Amino acid sequence: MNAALPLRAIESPIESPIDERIYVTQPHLAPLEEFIPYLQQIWDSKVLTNGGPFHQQFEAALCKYLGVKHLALFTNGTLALLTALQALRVTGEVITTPYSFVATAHSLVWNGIKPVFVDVDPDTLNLDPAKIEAAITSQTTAIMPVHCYGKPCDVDAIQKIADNYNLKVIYDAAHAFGVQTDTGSVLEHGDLAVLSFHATKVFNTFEGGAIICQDAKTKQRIDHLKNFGFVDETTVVASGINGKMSEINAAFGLLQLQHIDEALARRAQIDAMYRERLRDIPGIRCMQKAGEKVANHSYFPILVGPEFPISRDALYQKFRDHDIYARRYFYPLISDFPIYRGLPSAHRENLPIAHAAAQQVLCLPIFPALTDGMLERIVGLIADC
Ligand code: T4K
Repeated sequence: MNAALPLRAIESPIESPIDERIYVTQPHLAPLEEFIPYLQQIWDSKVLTNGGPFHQQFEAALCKYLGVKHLALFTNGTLALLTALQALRVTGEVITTPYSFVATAHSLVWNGIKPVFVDVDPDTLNLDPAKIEAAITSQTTAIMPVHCYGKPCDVDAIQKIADNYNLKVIYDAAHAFGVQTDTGSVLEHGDLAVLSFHATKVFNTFEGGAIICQDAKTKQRIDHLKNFGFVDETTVVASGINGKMSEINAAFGLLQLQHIDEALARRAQIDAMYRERLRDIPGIRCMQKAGEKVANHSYFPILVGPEFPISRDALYQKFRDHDIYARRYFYPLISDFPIYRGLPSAHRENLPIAHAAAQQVLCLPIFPALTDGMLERIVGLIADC
């Protein structure tokens, strides 16, 4: 009998010596021995899930760390997005960006909502507020922008439009863990913001996610929705789902929080080194700050322009030939996948900036364990074109 295959193969380090291959990211993991006492507690208590003590502690610790008032943990970011839309009873059409991971638009479709794609700003690659109004129809009920690469959206302009047209705003903040603007956490903007704690994210709990909301009543509705709609043993108030984070993930998250600052500090160093080393290479553009007072350096996207001797795809291939797995996030655009291509808003002419970016962006490896030597190997290949 065939062994079960993984859902999607990742390039396994087992195929070649681990120190030769450099992936776009590598999870930052707290030392294993520090996790054992947490496991012991779970084994002793036999509480594995359903809002146990680690779940509660982790929610409180995250609120404190992130500087937000209310947060509900989830199994992953996608379930959190699905539930966020349910929590606000969003229907009809939602304006969103084509320049993101597919989960953003999928969460709309899974809720029977029609995504309406609007182009992005050329500097931030986030939803361009100047183009939102033209896409609003009588069916529009919400805007779902993405703080892409952890760069804050123009939250004030988006909120102004939402207020004028009585629309909800749900930020897909999967990349924005710990990001702050002048007014505090970027996660406090909009009606809801959704985080991902996936293995590939700045802060990971293996899999995980969260919804940040503004008041206790909304938090309660989200908590009901993520637990099948149960209020108590015999009362179900909504057709909820199972989105609960398990005790093992929550315990791990609590431990991970103790190590996040060192991880973020190393990311900041790597970001600065890349900028310094790439500064004078014609045709390579690094993205600039976009209103973040505290950045998380979750990705290091470069734009490979026409002045560069080889194309973005040729550079991507060159990296692969040298065992460096940079990624073309986000190519193809969501609007170019066959399931979305038929939507009127998915037409190329509607999304010229997003299309140009999808052809030019390459995300270079960035993770706390990336050494200076690895970085030299990466920039050396670029400089050598
Ligand atoms: N919204 C946005 C804007 C998002 O970016 C995402 C997720 C979501 C929503 C949904 O959140 P979640 O439901 O995932 O919580 C990855 C991630 O799977 C995905 O979570 C993420 N966005 C997306 C941007 O990237 P892939 O297909 O690139 O993953 P993969 O498996 O190719 O991993 C990339 C590299 O990371 C590998 O080459 C090696 C390294 N890696 C990966 C995994 C999974 C490890 O070292 N260990 C690991 O366990 O999608």
